[in-house]
Amino acid sequence: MQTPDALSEKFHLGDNLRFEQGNGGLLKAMLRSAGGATAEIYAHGAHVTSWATPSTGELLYLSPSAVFAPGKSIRGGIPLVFPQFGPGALPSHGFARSSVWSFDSARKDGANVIVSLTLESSAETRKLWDHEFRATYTVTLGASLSASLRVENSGVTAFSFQSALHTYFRVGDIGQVAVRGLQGGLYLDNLTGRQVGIESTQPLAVKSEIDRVYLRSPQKLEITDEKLHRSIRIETSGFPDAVVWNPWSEKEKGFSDLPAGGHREFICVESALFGAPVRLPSGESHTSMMTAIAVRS
Ligand code: TA6
Repeated sequence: MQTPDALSEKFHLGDNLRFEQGNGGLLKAMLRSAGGATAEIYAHGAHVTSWATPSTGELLYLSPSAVFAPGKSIRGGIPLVFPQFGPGALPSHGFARSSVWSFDSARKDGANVIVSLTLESSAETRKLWDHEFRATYTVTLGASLSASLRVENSGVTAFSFQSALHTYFRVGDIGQVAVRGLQGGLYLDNLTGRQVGIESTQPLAVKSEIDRVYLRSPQKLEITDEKLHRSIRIETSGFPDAVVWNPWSEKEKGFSDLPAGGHREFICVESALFGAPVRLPSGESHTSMMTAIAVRS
């Protein structure tokens, strides 16, 4: 069991990386880059719960009603979805986001702070998903925030998986937000039983519940936030699909870990590997990465 003191001693990066017991007594890392950007990552789910820069402030939405407890997923931040996206044979969005990861490495590289966490298959994961794997999640904080997920098949039989970074981007008001880069994209609409649609609007504005999986979406998207006068540019590799989700006011009521009106304060623009699950032979690995950069507009 990793402890804040042992980790601070092991990685000794001073104020650039500290550890403490956070919400629910769960272990968390606090990163600070040379440029003053900050981020927080919980061992629970390798969950990034905060990312802020001096010029923009907090960029992730974390529900004030979020539950920080073993076996639960944290509402907000960047839930790490693996090995399944959405409902299916496993618990929805897989078990990675409710598993305890290990802080594995940490270093400074110029102005960046880079922290990696690992999750390895165990008797517990094999009960749900009978494959041997090693997942490494690397978060790089500097002028931008990067998160990369490397999945290695450490077993002798091939397996297939899906994954996603289910990011809750904080917004001033969902009614004053636009998403650029999806125009012309083919999407599956989860509100109509995954009927196929073509995105006809540019930019995409969200005026009601939305739950769309854009297949083979462009790898560069931008969220503009009129109220907070900022934009967030998202670039991905190895996440061929994108998901846009907001529960709106009615569906929000079904989430005990979302406050009334919480939907106004976030938009999920998710980097996903959904439509074409990766088939990984024994000994092979696959890496997906998302980089987000925030600018004042
Ligand atoms: O990514 C969109 C979605 O799959 C929605 O359908 C909704 O279920 C959302 O994720 C939240 O899922 P969660 O399991 O985190 O409550």
